Amino acid sequence: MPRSPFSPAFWRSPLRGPWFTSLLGLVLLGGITVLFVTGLLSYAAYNPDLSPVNDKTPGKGLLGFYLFAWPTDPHWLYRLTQGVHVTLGITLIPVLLAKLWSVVPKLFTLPPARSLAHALERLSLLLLVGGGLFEFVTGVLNVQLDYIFPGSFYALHFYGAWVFFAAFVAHAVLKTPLALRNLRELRGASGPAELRGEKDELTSPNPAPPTVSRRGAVGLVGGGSLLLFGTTVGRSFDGLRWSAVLAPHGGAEPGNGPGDFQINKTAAYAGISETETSEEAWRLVVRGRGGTVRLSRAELLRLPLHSAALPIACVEGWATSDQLWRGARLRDLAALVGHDDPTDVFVESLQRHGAFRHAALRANQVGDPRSLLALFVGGAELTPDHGHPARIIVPAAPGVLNTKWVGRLTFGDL
Ligand SMILES: Nc1nc2c(c(=O)[nH]1)N[C@H]1C(S)=C(S)[C@@H](COP(=O)(O)O)O[C@H]1N2
Ligand SMILES: [Mo]
Repeated sequence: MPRSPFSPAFWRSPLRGPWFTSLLGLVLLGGITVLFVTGLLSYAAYNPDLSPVNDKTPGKGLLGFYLFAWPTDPHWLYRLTQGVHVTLGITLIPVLLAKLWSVVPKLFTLPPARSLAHALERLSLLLLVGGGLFEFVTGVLNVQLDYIFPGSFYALHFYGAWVFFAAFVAHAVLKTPLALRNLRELRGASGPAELRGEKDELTSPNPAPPTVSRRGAVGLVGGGSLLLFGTTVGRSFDGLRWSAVLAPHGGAEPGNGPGDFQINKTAAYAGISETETSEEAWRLVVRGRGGTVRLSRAELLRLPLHSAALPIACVEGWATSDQLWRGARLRDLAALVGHDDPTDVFVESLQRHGAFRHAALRANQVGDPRSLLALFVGGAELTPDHGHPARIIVPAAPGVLNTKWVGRLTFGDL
């Protein structure tokens, strides 16, 4: 048996062949397209196009051409799009790995380039494979390790996506017709390409005896995906969180009293002390073109209070079910400082460090009657970990815009 991977005879798995590769390729064609679209949506949702605080991506002018005002309806919109993005990404990992495994002999094709066209094709495959691995690895690390690249993940994953998707589209245009033909023609028969004596680059010239049938291999990949799906998806639903054993923010249910739902960052983690949030110390500063007002919590409680059932949905893909929040409407607070028409707001937390201590919201978010500066959740006062004395909650928005321990609201441009 040849020792060099550069010899086609080195690769002996009888599973490799056009049928297996085509099937995996078509699954990825659909799946990665959904990942790209939901990823761009997340970018639009997190980038209200009004403040460099939220959008750290340089040169967004070119790649942000499609940006639009992220709506506030339906209120579970981001929970859905980002839940799909992250859960699907994790679910596709076995398919991606199997696909790469199925074409690995091609990596060693000699001569490296037969022609200029062949050289270009191989270069585009480098971008495709490298870009794909980069996107999956950065995404998984971010979800698993909680924002491992502070500040830069967003830009890395976003730029990587464009590079990867450009190579992906080129590859799909070239290969999809072939993949569809392979699946149609090779249906049923086992080891069809060899049986028909067809020559292709994927089928081993001297296959080893099979240890698993082709159907078994597809089952293995699908089973792996199903296992990842089943141990991830629960973290987007209170009551199912226990089932998400492999996922961060899954596993144990936080409990079931008022306020017993998922907490990402605790007050201790954020360095928020009880002295600064006490009734005597804390004042909400509200600024606008009409001036500045300072409100104690008791004064806030005398404003008209409203309720809204809204989830928290993190960019990491986990979410809470709807929680019943109660507090002052953002648009009422805007009116207090001279903004009767809804306008943008810049929200600042008491927190002194960390990327998510401030955020900007857009006028359509401020104007929505369900957008609150929440003082209560689940019928009880906010706990310190849920953002006491006050936190922002906005329908359909990413969790990162739901600032906790709010200290200052600045409406309009100041
Ligand atoms: N002050 C402050 N607010 C914050 C954050 C933070 O780090 N600091 N994290 C945000 C992020 S990324 C999310 S997903 C939600 C999570 O809310 P939770 O910690 O109550 O679960 O809070 C948001 N509000
Ligand atoms: Mo988040």
